[in-house]
Amino acid sequence: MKRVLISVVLTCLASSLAWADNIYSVAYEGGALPESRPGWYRAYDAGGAIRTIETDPDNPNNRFLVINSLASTVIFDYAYYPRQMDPNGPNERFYAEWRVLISESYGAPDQGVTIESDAGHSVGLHYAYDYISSDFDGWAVGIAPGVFHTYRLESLDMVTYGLWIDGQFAHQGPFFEGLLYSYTTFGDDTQYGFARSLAKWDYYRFGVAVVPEPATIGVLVGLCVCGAWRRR
Ligand SMILES: [Ca+2]
Ligand SMILES: [Ca+2]
Repeated sequence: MKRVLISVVLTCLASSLAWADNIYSVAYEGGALPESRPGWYRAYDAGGAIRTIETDPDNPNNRFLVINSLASTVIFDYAYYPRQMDPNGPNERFYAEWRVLISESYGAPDQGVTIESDAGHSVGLHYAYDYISSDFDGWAVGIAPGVFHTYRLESLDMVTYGLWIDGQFAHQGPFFEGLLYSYTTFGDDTQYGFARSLAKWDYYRFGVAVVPEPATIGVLVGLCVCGAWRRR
């Protein structure tokens, strides 16, 4: 009976978690140049980087966007996506997740991501060869160089955010006063600072998802347990 009860509770929980839904979601997966995908634009200078689409040697169905700006410190070349960004209700959460390999980077952190909220709050995270740093609060942490890492940023309010690296919580940081544009970017958006780099972007995804609060999950578990006992 105990096993049946656990099974019923797990089934209920699974169905409740299935409520987690996307208010919106955007996913760039590296299969073509970003600006060939709906909603994406390109910004570049000094002729732009050398950009190529490369097949994942470990998965023939997967592609990377390679951004090579090694030729000049004047180059920037990034993809941007303007839209309304923020979560807008209870249990809504903004997320951005990406997987990138920094193959080479010299000078100032060159490639990275930026997020500009609807209210003009801003996060910028940028990569040197062996560390990631935040543009505004002085935070930086080392990363194992020369290999892919996955990153996930989440925010309930676009005032503070959490950052996970390879599934491990890495940083809680603030959004800063930015420009009154809502958009997100990824790629090489740094000019000068002796910055040159070569990066492979596997994907860049972002959106707003509805996630049940822990309290809601607790109530659901309670209801499931009661229901299961009644069924005995
Ligand atoms: Ca650059
Ligand atoms: Ca990919």
